[in-house]
Amino acid sequence: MPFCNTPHILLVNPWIHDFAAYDFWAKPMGLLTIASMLRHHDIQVSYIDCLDRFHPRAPKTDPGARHGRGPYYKTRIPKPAGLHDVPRYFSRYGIKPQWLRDDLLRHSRPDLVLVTSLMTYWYPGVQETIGIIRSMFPRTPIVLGGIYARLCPNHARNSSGADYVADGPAEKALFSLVRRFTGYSVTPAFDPEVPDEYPYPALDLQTILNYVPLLTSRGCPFQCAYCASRFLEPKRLLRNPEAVVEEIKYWQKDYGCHDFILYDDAFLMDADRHAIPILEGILQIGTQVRFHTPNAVHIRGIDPQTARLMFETGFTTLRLGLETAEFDHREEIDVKVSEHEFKRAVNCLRDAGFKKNQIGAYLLVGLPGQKKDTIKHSIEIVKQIGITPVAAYYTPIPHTALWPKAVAASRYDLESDPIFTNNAVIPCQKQPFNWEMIRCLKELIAA
Ligand code: B12
Repeated sequence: MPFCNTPHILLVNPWIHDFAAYDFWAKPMGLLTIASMLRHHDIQVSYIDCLDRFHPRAPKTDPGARHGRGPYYKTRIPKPAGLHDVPRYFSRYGIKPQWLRDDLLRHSRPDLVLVTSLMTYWYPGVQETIGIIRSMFPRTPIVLGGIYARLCPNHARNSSGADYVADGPAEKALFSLVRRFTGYSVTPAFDPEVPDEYPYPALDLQTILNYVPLLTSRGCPFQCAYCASRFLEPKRLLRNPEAVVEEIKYWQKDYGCHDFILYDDAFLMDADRHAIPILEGILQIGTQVRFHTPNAVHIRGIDPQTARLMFETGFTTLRLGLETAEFDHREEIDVKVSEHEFKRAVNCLRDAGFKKNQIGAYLLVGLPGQKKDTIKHSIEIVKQIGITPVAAYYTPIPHTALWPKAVAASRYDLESDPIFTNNAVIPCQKQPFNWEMIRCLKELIAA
């Protein structure tokens, strides 16, 4: 029956079940953008974040942690079947189940629940979240979307407990889903192909607004063998630089936010028409901000001009996507950078004023067939060049070129269950997990 009043839609960011998790500037940007799109069409939304570090019932955190990164509240839970051999504790990261139940009870029964998902191997957290929502609102349809739903749609259909799994981006599908599950019909007020027309993510729905995730472009011109970016975002879309500067002004002026986290896959690509005008626009408005790039910037995009602009506009935590310093044999994983380009980029950053501890180079650890010595060698090269190596443990991802090799190299049956792709268990080696290699790399990095 069609709705007389607008429907009530509940949006939920689910728990993480993992051996380790930390809020490294992680916000459910897609879900909060969906919330904003719904609100812009006068649909009533409510929001529950199972990862909320500032939940009113959570133990008080150090006030400094309120402004940026920090640990999630956690509860020890049993390890998933199949991973009992891993000598690490397993936890539910986020609020307590009883707090979720109480928060759900505070809401009137929603007409539709939308749940997001991120890492494929976090699906048990999604299952548990959906199970509790279902037990509280048995007659409300639940739709699951997000990265796990898109990378493993069949697994999600069979095991998430959702009534429907959306395996694509929300922009095109959202209002037909709303119509299908609530009967409520609207004409979208934005073009899905034009990101500048989307409303800003509804960050105000969070308990506190401590930092702002920013997406200035979609997609990536590279197609690295370990990365699913091209599968998830086949089309590269650039926002208008002026619109990005406007958004930064908005969060700063209306919400007093100073920390901006770049979620772009390739912020510095096409810099002449994208990053440079954005950074110049920020300098022109003379605003004080801090930028962080936990998702890494491309080394080839760094030259004297971009380095200077990044320094002057307040880039604070800079991560470079180096992946390996084995420059001669890297075609199998990517063709992103040569040794000369890497050295030149680091020199540009140092000349611009960046300090050693501000610049980290991600190095992939745990690739199929990767030898410990090659990782050690990469760490040494990064240190010699005078910046900080940062280990990024490899997670095998379906739909990537490296997936078949990962399947062959693993001691687990990766195809049978995404749980085995967790990077914390170093899945792509035949010998069982042990702490020795991790300890050894940590010592080498710290030395
Ligand atoms: C930004 C980002 C991060 C951020 C955090 C993001 C976050 N939300 O927490 C940072 C930099 C911290 C990060 C870290 C990591 N990341 Co990351 N990250 C990304 C990135 C580049 C973009 C994600 C994003 O926010 N996109 C923008 C928003 C708008 O998109 P979205 O949330 O997906 O939502 C859209 C759709 O999915 C959909 N949707 C979402 N929810 C819902 C719900 C419903 C109901 C519906 C209908 C639709 C829908 O609609 C939205 C709009 O289109 C992706 C790659 C990519 N291009 O997607 C990798 C990606 C998700 N990361 C990945 C990895 C591997 C990691 C790391 C493990 C890297 C490492 N080795 O250290 C870490 C682990 C993080 C942790 N906490 O432990 C992998 C995922 C692998 C996997 N197995 O699932 C990806 C796919 C990149 C890759 N290598 O291929 N990451």
